[in-house]
Amino acid sequence: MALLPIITAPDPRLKLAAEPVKAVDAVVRRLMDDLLETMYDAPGIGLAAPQVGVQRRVLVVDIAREGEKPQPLKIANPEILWRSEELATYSEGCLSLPEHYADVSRPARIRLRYLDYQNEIREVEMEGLLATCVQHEMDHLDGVLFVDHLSPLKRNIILRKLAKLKRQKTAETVGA
Ligand code: GNR
Ligand code: NI
Repeated sequence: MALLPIITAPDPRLKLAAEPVKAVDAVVRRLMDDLLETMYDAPGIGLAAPQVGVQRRVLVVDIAREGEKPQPLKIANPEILWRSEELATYSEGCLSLPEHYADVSRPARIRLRYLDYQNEIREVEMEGLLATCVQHEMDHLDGVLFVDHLSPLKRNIILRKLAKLKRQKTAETVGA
């Protein structure tokens, strides 16, 4: 297992669409394990492969709270088979947009088909924070960030702050 560096915005790699995996083989299982370790370390409740620079349709989630029994889900090639008309709103954060949060509304329930860690096809219904988190991670697979669901004004405030922060960090390491 390994901790992987998490890419933060602005970065063109966060805007790419990821490719499906052919199968969940040893390489993809390793990726799932590394994503989960990196997510727990961050800490976060979800992480998608493009956030660590891997353009594959792979993600992990675990919404169990500290002290609760872990409930890791390792997901490849997810497809939403059904989404509720009813929406749910959560204050979302993203490890690629550190320290920024905003309310996002998404379908409250989804039916998901995916390949699991054993390369078996699974279909499950999800609701609540889990449904929101999986949709947030699936957005990453299509190069979409939660700020893309906000008004351009709110989105640009957050993205400009992150760009400025990155410029300052680069200047520091260059010794300017
Ligand atoms: O850690 C995370 N918390 C979170 C909170 C509400 C909705 C979505 C998320 S996902 C986020 C981790 C992350 O950036 N995943 O891509
Ligand atoms: Ni995210």
